Amino acid sequence: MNRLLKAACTVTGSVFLMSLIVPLNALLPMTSANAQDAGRSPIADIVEAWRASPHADRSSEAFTHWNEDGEIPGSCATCHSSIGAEDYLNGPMSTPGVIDHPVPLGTTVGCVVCHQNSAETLASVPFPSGVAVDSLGDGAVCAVCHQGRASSDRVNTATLDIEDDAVSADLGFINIHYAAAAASLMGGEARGGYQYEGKTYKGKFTHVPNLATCTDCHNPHTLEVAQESCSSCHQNISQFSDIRMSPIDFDGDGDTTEGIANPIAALHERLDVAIRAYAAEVAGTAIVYYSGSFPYFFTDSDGDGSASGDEAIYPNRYQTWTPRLLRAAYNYQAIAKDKAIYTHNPHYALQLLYDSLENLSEQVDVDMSGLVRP
Ligand code: HEC
Ligand code: HEC
Ligand code: HEC
Ligand code: HEC
Ligand code: HEC
Ligand SMILES: [Ca+2]
Ligand SMILES: [Ca+2]
Ligand SMILES: [Ca+2]
Repeated sequence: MNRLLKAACTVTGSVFLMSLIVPLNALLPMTSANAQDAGRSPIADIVEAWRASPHADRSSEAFTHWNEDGEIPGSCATCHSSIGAEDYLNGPMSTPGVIDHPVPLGTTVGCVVCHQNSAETLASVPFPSGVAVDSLGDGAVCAVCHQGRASSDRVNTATLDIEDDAVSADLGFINIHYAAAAASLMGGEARGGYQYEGKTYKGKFTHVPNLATCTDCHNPHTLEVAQESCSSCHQNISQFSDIRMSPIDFDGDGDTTEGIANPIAALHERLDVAIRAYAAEVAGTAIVYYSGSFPYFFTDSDGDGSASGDEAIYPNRYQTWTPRLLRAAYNYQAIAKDKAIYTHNPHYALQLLYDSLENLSEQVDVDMSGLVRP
């Protein structure tokens, strides 16, 4: 840690622990050697960048969800508060993402989360599969929270000893959770997606040496990715999702120049169709997905293929799960909830989608025409 940062953290760390009682900016000029001559210190710029970022958005659902409960439970606090993250990082990390006590409301992802010693020296991060990953560099702390909450292993445990196509009341939807970018990035190594038996999966998306970890691509404070850092190699892109290197036509439409995000979206759409066909024809109850409502898969009572307001409610959650349906639905959600999986690990995403489609095609008509597995 550089000297500047050390000074900043001594101050900001304690401020954040006291839940921002003192406005941070008032303290900052004192912490920076060149504050007087530059007018603005580098740290003031960092604070401003962080403040405008989602990590500091106090009004976000991610930090206010528990307001009515009065505290954040230990199963959520690691990733949804500075205090919980600190306790986790300084504890045994024996259950991935979980601490054994609730924490107070009111913090976000503050400076202290990433700049305490246990975060800066964090070498190995346990994932929900139980696998510990040690190749994340400066991005290790990011992976603590962006690792999701489930894995292949949990789906396998839940479906153990149940026939692939048997409806079981013991099954419920298993949710990877939001923005599990680190699980995507690590691919088959972390087993964040549902990996079918007998298949091999792409591991970490190693990309190029200087752009291989979270903070190589993301500014750790704004959280943004600068498109200029891509355009030297990926020319003529107007958005990240235009990036294309793979020469194979994965979605079989004859176009190999479309951004790699395009075939991922195309297979994802086909998976939605296949899941609905299987649910109706094999599980015996129509299903519908709605991304904005927990637990995401509902009974499509009127069978029209879309989720109306009175369908997308918890009491109407889908309850006719078979192991085969659960595996495919798990992967559907894993792709849906990492909006940038096309850059975090595009080929892993395509493999998960392809295998889910192929597996459903053992029972119902699935359009596999032209599809190529990476
Ligand atoms: C391993 C880390 C982790 C754990 C544990 C965790 N979450 Fe999250 N959660 C996240 C991340 C990361 C996001 C932010 C996604 C994004 O970028 O918007 C999120 C987002 C959310 C959101 C906001 C979704 C939205 O609509 O914007 C809710 C609500 C939420 N989590 C609830 C929970 C609950 C309830 C628990 C405990 C039962 C929990 N989370 C545990 C990592 C976690
Ligand atoms: C989500 C994690 C995270 C949060 C939150 C965070 N930082 Fe950082 N910060 C980093 C990482 C990663 C680096 C890069 C470390 C490196 O390159 O050695 C960094 C670098 C820095 C640096 C050194 C900058 C440089 O150019 O050398 C300073 C100073 C700093 N952070 C201050 C802060 C302050 C103040 C806050 C709160 C307002 C904050 N950080 C919040 C992760 C974070
Ligand atoms: C303590 C948990 C935690 C850590 C550590 C953490 N994040 Fe986050 N991150 C979150 C939560 C929670 C959100 C959602 C915030 C919101 O909704 O405002 C989020 C949001 C984001 C977003 C915006 C996502 C969106 O939907 O637009 C990005 C990008 C991001 N984080 C990247 C990173 C990177 C890169 C690091 C490491 C430098 C990191 N995060 C470290 C919990 C964390
Ligand atoms: C090769 C560069 C690259 C790497 C490495 C990378 N990201 Fe990203 N990430 C991106 C791009 C590009 C976007 C899309 C940004 C946009 O649309 O503005 C993105 C989007 C995100 C988002 C928001 C989308 C979502 O909902 O998932 C989060 C959160 C995120 N990244 C976290 C991470 C974390 C954590 C890591 C490390 C485990 C990581 N990223 C590694 C390039 C990268
Ligand atoms: C130094 C050159 C270079 C830079 C800079 C670069 N990339 Fe790449 N990128 C590559 C190469 C080479 C591949 C092919 C890697 C492979 O297939 O393993 C690739 C592949 C990709 C892919 C997968 C494309 C496909 O069709 O499979 C994505 C997405 C991507 N890069 C995103 C980014 C983003 C986002 C940035 C900027 C943050 C970036 N790249 C910067 C060289 C670069
Ligand atoms: Ca194509
Ligand atoms: Ca296409
Ligand atoms: Ca309907």
